[in-house]
Amino acid sequence: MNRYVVVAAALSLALTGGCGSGGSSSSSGGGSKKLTLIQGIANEPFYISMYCGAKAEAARLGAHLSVQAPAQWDVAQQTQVVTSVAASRPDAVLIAPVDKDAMAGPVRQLTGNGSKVVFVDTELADQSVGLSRVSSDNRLGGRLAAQTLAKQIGDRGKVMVLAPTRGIATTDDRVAGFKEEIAKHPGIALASEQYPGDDAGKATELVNGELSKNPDLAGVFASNLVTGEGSAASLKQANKVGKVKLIEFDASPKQVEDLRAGTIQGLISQEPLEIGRQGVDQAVNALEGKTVTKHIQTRLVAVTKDNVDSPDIAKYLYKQTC
Ligand code: T6T
Repeated sequence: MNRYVVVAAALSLALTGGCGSGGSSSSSGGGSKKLTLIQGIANEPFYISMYCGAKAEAARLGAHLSVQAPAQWDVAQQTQVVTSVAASRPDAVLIAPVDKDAMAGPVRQLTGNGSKVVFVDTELADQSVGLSRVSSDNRLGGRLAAQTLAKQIGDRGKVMVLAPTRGIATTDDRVAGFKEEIAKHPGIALASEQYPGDDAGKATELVNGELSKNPDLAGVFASNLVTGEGSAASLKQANKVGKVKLIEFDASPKQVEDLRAGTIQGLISQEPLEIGRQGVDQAVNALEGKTVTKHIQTRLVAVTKDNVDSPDIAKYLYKQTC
């Protein structure tokens, strides 16, 4: 299978740093700028890689970066983190809200306290909040996943799609893009759309259930790292490795291991380090009154067994540590 590199142009709606975030600037005077990254979940290779990129860029720019995250992908837990960060009044916050609606109130605490807000990866449905968003083109990524899966299953058969929960800006778009593309393939039927939460064990149970209901299931698209790891576990348990084709979003070390082993046939990988780097740049631009780019889309690549060791793929493989 050829390597696809999807290069998304950066959408440019430039704003000066002072507008769009609400509240007055809280940038400290002489001292280095204080930035905080709030991840969607702790100890997860996508967000670890994002932190690595943000950390290196903050050091290059002489800014101080701290990182906070909820232990689970959970609105109440992330709200607690946001409330605590808001109280510390950082100059700017990079955040991946775990729900595009439920996290609007907590994020407004940040802007209300004068912090500049930049969205990294996910975003809020309310586009009036925040100065910038840096993320993959997730709808395009969903379509790429569908094209990749269709090739793998010979353009016919039943497929299923999994995402953690409804309401996550990124995986909602991936599922939508996947379904749009699958609808163009008359030989392929979408047998089910499942939401196990960001919980690999529950994803395994749901794929097990689907395999019982549809023993002729041809393929699975797991729209993020955690649902992907759960899906791979199910195929191993059911002795369906290679028989049921599996396409996943992300490229954690575990996912790459499963790709090499043939459990997974394709990974739609993102550029989390670049997302972190660009998020810091936009936050610092805002604090310095420079032009801020409202939407920045980073790249996606389809990683397969054929190209996983190619030098130009290395930057798309996620880290467990910086
Ligand atoms: O796929 C990434 C991220 O882009 C998405 O918003 C949530 O899930 C991940 O963090 C991977 O677990």
